[in-house]
Amino acid sequence: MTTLYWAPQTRSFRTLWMLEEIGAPYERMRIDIRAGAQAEPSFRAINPMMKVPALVDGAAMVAESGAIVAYLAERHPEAGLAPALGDAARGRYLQWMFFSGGCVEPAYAQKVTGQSLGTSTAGWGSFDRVLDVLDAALATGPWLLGDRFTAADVMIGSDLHFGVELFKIVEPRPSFEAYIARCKARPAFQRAEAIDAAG
Ligand SMILES: N[C@@H](CCC(=O)N[C@@H](CS)C(=O)NCC(=O)O)C(=O)O
Repeated sequence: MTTLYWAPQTRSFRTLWMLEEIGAPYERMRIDIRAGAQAEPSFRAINPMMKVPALVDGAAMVAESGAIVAYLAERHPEAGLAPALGDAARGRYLQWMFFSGGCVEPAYAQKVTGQSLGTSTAGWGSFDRVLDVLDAALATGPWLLGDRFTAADVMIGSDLHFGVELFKIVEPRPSFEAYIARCKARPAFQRAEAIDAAG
């Protein structure tokens, strides 16, 4: 059995979206993070960081939303959400998978906190550079790897949905708005949104 430990209106969303893209059975276990349930020993055994999301899949335990999305793409090759090992497309695929946690998230944090950091020191360069790079990558589309929707779009699509629409950290740009609209048009995104809204 596959169990997603999650909470609504959190980074759990991208893992819900990914699970809905795959379409295999899973169950959800809601962790009431507002009541401190993430600190209970039973959950800490799954994610010692005391954060959602986390996934238990048989004997496998995975925390970190990006790792969960990557794990699920590989666990379900039949869903076709990751280029196969040895496929040259895997280069850019992995780049965007890691770009989310390594560049987009810290760039958002820098913007929100107003911290100044040199572009050589910051692994993400700067907030503006991260957005310019995404803008260029999304100029052609429809997806990051061209015609093929992959788990990397779940990562970057959820980042942009979060940054542009939900938290307004990012100024809208035509490429971002068109990409977010394409993501939101996906039935799996809509199912995940409905689950998230229902709590
Ligand atoms: N790097 C983690 C971040 C997870 C995270 O920060 N989760 C938040 C919700 S978005 C959380 O569980 N907060 C509860 C807490 O920190 O007590 C990931 O991508 O999964």
